[in-house]
Amino acid sequence: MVTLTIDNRTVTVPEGTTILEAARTARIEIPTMCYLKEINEIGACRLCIVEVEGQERLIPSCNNVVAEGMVIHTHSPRVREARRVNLRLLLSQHEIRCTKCTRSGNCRLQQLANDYNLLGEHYIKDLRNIPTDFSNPVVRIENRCVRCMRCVQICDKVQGMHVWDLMGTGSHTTIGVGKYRTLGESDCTFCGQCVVHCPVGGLQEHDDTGKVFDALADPNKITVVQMAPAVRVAWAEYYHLTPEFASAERMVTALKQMGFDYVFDTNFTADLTIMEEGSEFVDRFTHRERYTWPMFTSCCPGWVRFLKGQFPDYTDNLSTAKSPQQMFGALAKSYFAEKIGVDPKRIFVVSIMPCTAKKSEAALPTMRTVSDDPDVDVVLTTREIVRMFRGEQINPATMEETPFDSPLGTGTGAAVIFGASGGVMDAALRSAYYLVTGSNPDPDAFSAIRGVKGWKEATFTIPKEGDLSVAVVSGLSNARQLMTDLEEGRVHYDFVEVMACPGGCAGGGGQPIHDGTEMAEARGNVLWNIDKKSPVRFSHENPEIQTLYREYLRAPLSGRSHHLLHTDHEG
Ligand code: HC1
Ligand code: SF4
Repeated sequence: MVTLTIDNRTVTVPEGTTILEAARTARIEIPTMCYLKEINEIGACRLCIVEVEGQERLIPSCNNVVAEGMVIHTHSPRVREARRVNLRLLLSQHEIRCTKCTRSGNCRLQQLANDYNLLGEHYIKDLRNIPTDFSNPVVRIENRCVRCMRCVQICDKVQGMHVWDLMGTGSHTTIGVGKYRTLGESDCTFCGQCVVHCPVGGLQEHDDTGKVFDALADPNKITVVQMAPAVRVAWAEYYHLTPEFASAERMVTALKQMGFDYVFDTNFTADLTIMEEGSEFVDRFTHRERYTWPMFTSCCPGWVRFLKGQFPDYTDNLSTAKSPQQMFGALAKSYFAEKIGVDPKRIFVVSIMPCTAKKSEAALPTMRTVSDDPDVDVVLTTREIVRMFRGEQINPATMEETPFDSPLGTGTGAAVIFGASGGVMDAALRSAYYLVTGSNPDPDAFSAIRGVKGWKEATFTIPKEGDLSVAVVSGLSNARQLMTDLEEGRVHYDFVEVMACPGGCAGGGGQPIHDGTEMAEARGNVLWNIDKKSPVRFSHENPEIQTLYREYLRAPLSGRSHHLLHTDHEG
């Protein structure tokens, strides 16, 4: 252990601890902007500098470790003035358009400029005239980038994709897409992890709120909106409401107030995915020799794009089931349109997703099943819908709850857990067990694969069928390792769930941003609790799903099910 003095307090910490972390153990807060624990500890922003007695230069606290007897001042006049200079230098390269920036009010640079009372003029430097590429779900705005390197490090160390890179030299150093490609040409999966880790407005989702406002105002459009599982546990964070109070049903009220004609639940089609994917798995499992193994889940478009781009020989291992988002779009424009007797062209389907990659999934040419229009017209992230609520002066704290509309509005506990890592596998196993044995397992029988660990594995015994070896992986670095181990024969599984974002959609790239704090675990726990309290915890017991099969699809994997709900993953 090492003992030192920080701001006149004696602190004892293990050897090798950084000054920043040592200060935090004593509840002394040192400002940071580029820092991400164990991911980005490079002292790039120079805002965490501190004064060490006996040393002439101020040093960054995030990448210097403690030494016995050190005496440190974190807020001395010298430190304060140096931070103010460094902030002014950062601002001199930053397009200061706070009133027009999606991160206004949730921007680390704005907050620190306020904290440090930078009232006067800042240094002026001509900003570079680099056009913004708006053609992808993830948008980078050069003149808002503060070169903190967080996006580069997240993409390298957590996602293993190496899309972002340092470009240029000297004062022209900036961040760009490596190998001189555009983002669209690159290997980017559009998972959005760079966006949720950007401290400012340098990276954001493609804003599609205008298209939705236009559709809501168009009297010829019937607006139908679906809400993803993980959105319900994050949407009200902006309002500082607990997830228990800010329920999905309260969000239904807000969406109705905004003018949506029908508010439905992606949980409904998550249950449907289980029926289709579970049946597909049972079919593969009982005719093992016809297929290559393992079978992969297919509901995460970040993962699907990763697999098709990086390990294309394994594309046939993906379940052919479309994601719940896309099943919903296809059914809204067929089954639901027929039910209410309107031309599908009049139905405008909006998805609210915790995800930026869902925007590219909805745009795939293969996702136009019902007409030449996309089955899902617009995908909004959780952040975008909150911006729309704010624009409409909607305050969920004053709202009552409203039930989802029918017939695409009922979901089970097995559906809501799709939003947490392990949830798709858990839900699929509950129904696969039933499909094989004719009786339900304990709904908590598969709990060994829950939680945010990046790679989980378990073996379960299904009576009559034998042992089933499964894995649950989240984060693309883990996915790459999984694929390499599978290729080289180091691991063998029957069924694998992969989600691109660490912890699954709860920590998705479209979720509200809490600078430097990972939220996947806390949000995931709320989803698991909703499941526990649900009156129905098996997808095959969803009464609206049973009606859908009876009235329209006939059976899982039927001809109509195949046409509307499955894809060959081409395109
Ligand atoms: Fe997801 Fe899914 S769980 S992919 O993370 O299968 O986005 O929440 O909607 O489609 O249901 C996302 C979440 C979501 C789909 C479902
Ligand atoms: Fe999107 Fe969820 Fe996949 Fe992340 S894990 S890319 S949020 S679907």
